[in-house]
Amino acid sequence: MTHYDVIVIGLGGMGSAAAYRLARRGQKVLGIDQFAPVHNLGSSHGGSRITRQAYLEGPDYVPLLLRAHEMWDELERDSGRSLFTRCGAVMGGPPESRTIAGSTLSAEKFDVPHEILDAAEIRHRFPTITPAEDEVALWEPGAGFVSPEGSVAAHLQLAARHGAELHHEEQVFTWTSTETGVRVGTASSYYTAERLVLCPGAWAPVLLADLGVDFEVRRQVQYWFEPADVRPFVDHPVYLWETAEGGQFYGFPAHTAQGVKVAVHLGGTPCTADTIDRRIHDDEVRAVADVVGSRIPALPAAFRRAATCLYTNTPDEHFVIAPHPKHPRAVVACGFSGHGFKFVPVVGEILADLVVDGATRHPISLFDPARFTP
Ligand code: PYC
Repeated sequence: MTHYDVIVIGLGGMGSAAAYRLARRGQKVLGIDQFAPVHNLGSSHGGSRITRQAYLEGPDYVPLLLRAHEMWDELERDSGRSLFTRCGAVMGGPPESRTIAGSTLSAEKFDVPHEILDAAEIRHRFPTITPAEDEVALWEPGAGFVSPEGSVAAHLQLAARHGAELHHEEQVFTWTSTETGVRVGTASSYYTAERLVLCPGAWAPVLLADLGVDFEVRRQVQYWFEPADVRPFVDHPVYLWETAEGGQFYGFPAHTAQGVKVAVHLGGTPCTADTIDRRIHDDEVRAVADVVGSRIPALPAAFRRAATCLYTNTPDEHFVIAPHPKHPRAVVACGFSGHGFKFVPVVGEILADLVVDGATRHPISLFDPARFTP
């Protein structure tokens, strides 16, 4: 039986990046995923994910985002794929909202290029958007969106090119870690390695039950609408809008011919990864059309399609990236709480650092699962 340096469980956004970074550093890598490559059953699909550096979730994330944007460019060069569209981002809401206060704090602390726009200036620059009179926006010209499917495909392609062995459609049922190594059991075999990387996405409650984190998996829906006139939405920024009424929605330019994508960030329905309701319901389509239409009235003219997606939330919505506290040979990356995809390349780099060097220069103390241990 082949013995590996490292086994990576889960080859979605994070796991595919880890497999590549580890293989590139000379590790003998086995990557395992229960589904076919680039599937739509987890959290790495839907054609687009926002990336931004004026990070409303907290300034601690910004150094990672500065590195991530460099790495998205590098990944485009190395894979020959177009992955990052820099169309700018408009983050809008009441001046005292978390969206405005948080993104302004991060932008100022790290000199992220940005402007604060009042309602008249928002209307002038972005005629599709009709803010409430007392709303403002932070405009970040270097932000945009990345391709989740393109990212997974690029990382898998590069991992294989660097010698990683990648097993798809093979479900992991069990893993164990001892003082001398790790053992992973799948539907078809057992594998051994020196170290283990777990990127289980929404399967974290199953594969990381002893991590000490109370994950909540939620069903979220991505929607595509068609405005009567699509032209104003083609050369358009991404946006993330927090309303005084409590909604927070986001959306993208019309970058494909299949409609314009929008979604609501918060809420969602608790579920498990294996029992999620994949049907789309008329009332949820009406609800998202209402909230998006409140600020972008021309967009939700005709509903085209929708796709379910999974968030894996931690109690504080900060990530978990660390050595497993109970299994020193295992490293985990999970609980991305609906805002992780933009970090994919740098998370791959961090995981490779933790496996190969036992430490990373990147600031990850915020992501220590020990914060949930009383
Ligand atoms: O991370 O920018 C983001 C985001 C917006 C909505 C969901 N995630």
